[in-house]
Amino acid sequence: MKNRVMIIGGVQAGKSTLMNALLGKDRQAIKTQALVFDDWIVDTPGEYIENPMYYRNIMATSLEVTHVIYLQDATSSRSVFPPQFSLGIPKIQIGVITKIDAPLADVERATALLKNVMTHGPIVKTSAWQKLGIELIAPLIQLRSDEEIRQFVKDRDSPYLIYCP
Ligand SMILES: Nc1nc2c(ncn2[C@@H]2O[C@H](COP(=O)(O)OP(=O)(O)O)[C@@H](O)[C@H]2O)c(=O)[nH]1
Ligand SMILES: [Mg+2]
Repeated sequence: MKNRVMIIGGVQAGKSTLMNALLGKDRQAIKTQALVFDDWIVDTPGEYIENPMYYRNIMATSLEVTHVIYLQDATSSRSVFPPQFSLGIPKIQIGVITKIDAPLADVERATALLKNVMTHGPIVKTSAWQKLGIELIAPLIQLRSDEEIRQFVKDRDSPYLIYCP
């Protein structure tokens, strides 16, 4: 299977904007009503994670990907994921925090929320608007083992990238 990532996160968390930034597309993110497959990314509607009725769709879609991005909005005080949600999806985990540029962003809080969702893995702190941290994501999707990812995080030594725990 070609390396491909599914992005999951709440409604309005910045999933589609992130996808466009990663693909270098200028288009404005429109409300995602269904799965959007584009090149190496699968964008999902926020409803998929906000309503447990749709978890089966997440599970089914995960079969098409090698990696999953667990996305947390830095301006939100809550997580849309159940604790340890990543345990149920046997794919490579990547945490992404969005909107770190926002005046109300709390990156520490977002990091703590993601640590409750992911068992382990990298967390990337990003702003699609200011193009911060974005360039770290595509190379991570090329890596297939935790060891390589851990080494990548170490080598980059970036303020926008950490490895948990
Ligand atoms: N401040 C800030 N706002 C963002 C950023 N990325 C997205 N947004 C805004 O967050 C809202 C939701 O974005 P969208 O990508 O549609 O979220 P989705 O529902 O998760 O796909 C929109 O108003 C975006 O303009 C960012 O990097 N910084
Ligand atoms: Mg969307």
